[in-house]
Amino acid sequence: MNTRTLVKNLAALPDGPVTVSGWVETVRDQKKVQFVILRDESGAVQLVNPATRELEEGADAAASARLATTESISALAHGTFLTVSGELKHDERVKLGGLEVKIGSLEVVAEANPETPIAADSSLDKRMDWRFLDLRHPKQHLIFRIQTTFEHALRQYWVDNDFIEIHTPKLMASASESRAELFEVDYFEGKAYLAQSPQFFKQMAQPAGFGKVFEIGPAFRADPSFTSRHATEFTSIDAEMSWVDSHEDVMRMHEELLVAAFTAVKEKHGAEILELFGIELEVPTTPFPRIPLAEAKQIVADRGYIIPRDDADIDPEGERQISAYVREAYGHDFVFLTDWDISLRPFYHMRHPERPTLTNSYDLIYNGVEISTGAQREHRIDVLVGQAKEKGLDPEELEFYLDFFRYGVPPHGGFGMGLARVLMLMLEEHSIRETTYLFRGPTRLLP
Ligand code: AMO
Repeated sequence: MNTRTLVKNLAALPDGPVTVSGWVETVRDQKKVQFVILRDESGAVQLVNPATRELEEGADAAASARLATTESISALAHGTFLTVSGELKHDERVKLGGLEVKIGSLEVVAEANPETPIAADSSLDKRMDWRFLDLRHPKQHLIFRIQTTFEHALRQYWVDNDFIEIHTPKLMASASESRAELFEVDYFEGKAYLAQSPQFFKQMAQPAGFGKVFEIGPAFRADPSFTSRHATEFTSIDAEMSWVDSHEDVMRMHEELLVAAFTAVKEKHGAEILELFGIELEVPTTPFPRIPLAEAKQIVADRGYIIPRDDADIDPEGERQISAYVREAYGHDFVFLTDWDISLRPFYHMRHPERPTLTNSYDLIYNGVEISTGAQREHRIDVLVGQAKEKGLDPEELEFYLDFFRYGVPPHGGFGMGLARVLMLMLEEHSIRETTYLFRGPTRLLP
C-alpha cells in the first residue's frame, strides 16, 4: 500500500510515485487535459490528467481505466474527498509550489454535495452555520495553529516558573462573579450554576499551599448581548499566585507571560501571519505602560471623547481611544489600566491601602479592547466579609469561600484573560466568532 504524503512534504521528495489525499478545491476540465487543485490539512497541490475522452476500437483495459478516470474528474464536485496515486514531478512553471502530480489512479473516498452552501462572501452567521466547511480555509487553519502555539507557550512559561495546572469544576452551587449573567441548570433535586470564572477555586489553591496555579478552561456567562467580543461560553485563561505585594507583581507576571507567548507565535507563524493576514506581528516590550483609570479617562476626554456614562467606567470607544493614545505616546499595543474604583470591582478585590475608594486591580487593554482583568485579592477575613456585605452579598451563601480565609491564607493575586479575544486582536479580526472554534451566543447552540 502506498502511504499518504502530506502536501507540504511533497516539495522535499524526488520525482516519482506518491499518494495524496484531500478535498477538491477546483477542477479545470479542458478538452485535452484536466487540472484539479487538491487541498489537505497542510496545503494545496495541482493534479494533472491527460484526458481520454473516447475509446478507439480494440482499446485495452488500461485505456478503459483512463477513460473512467477522465469521466470521474469531470464529475467531481467541489469539496469531494479524494485519494490519488500518481507521479510527482517538479516543474518550476507550475505556479502552485513548482510541482504537480500526474494522476495514475483516483479514488473518490467521500463525495460532496454539488452545491456548496457557503461562499467567500457569505455572512459570518451563515459561515458559522457551516463552520466545518468554513474552517477548511487556510486562514482559519492558521488561527487554530496559532492558538495551539499560544496555549503551549503559556503552559511552558508557567511550567518553567513552577505553576501547578488545575482543573476546577464548572458546576457550582453559587455564582462566581455576579448574579447577573448566571446560567442555572437543574441538578437532581436542586439547582446548580455554570461557572462564570474559576475565581473562587483558583483562590482556594492559595490556602491549599499550591503557591502558583493556572487553568485554561471554559467559562459561562448568560450575557444576552450580541457584541463582537462576548460569548456565552468562552475559554478563560486564569492564573493566581501567592506572596504578591500588590497587583504590580501580577502585572509583571502577566506581561512576561504574554511576551513569551507572542515570541513563540511570531517565531513559528510570523511569516504565514504576514502572508495570510497581512500583519507583521509585534512582540510587545516590557514593561507595558500602566495608566491609572482616572488619568486614562482624562486623556480620552482631552482627545475629545467624553465617555457617556457617568459611572467612572471606561466604555469600548474609551478603550479604543486610550489604546490609540498609548500607540502614539509609547509605541505600544498593550496598556494596563490600574486603580479601579471600588464601585466597579467585585468584593474580593483588595482596596488600595492609602486610597480606600480604589482597588489594587487592573484591566489589560490590547489594540483597543479589554482582554483581561487582574487584581490583588483581599485575604483578611474580616475585611473580606465587610466588603461582601457592602456589595449586598449574603456572607452565609459564600461560607465555603470565606472558609478559605480562616485557616491561614497567603496574600495573593491573579488574572483572567479571554483566549478568543487575544487571538481576535492579534489577527485584527472583527469578532471572536472568527477565533473561537465553535461560537456560543444567545441565539447559537449549533453546530
Ligand atoms: P472578567 O469578568 O473581567 O474577570 O473576565 C476576564 C476576561 O475574560 C474574558 N471574558 C469574555 N470573553 C468572551 N465572552 C464573554 N462573555 C466574556 N466575559 C469575560 C475577557 C475578560 O477580560 N475572575 C475575574 C478575573 C480575575 O480577577 O482573575 C474575571 O472573570 O477577556
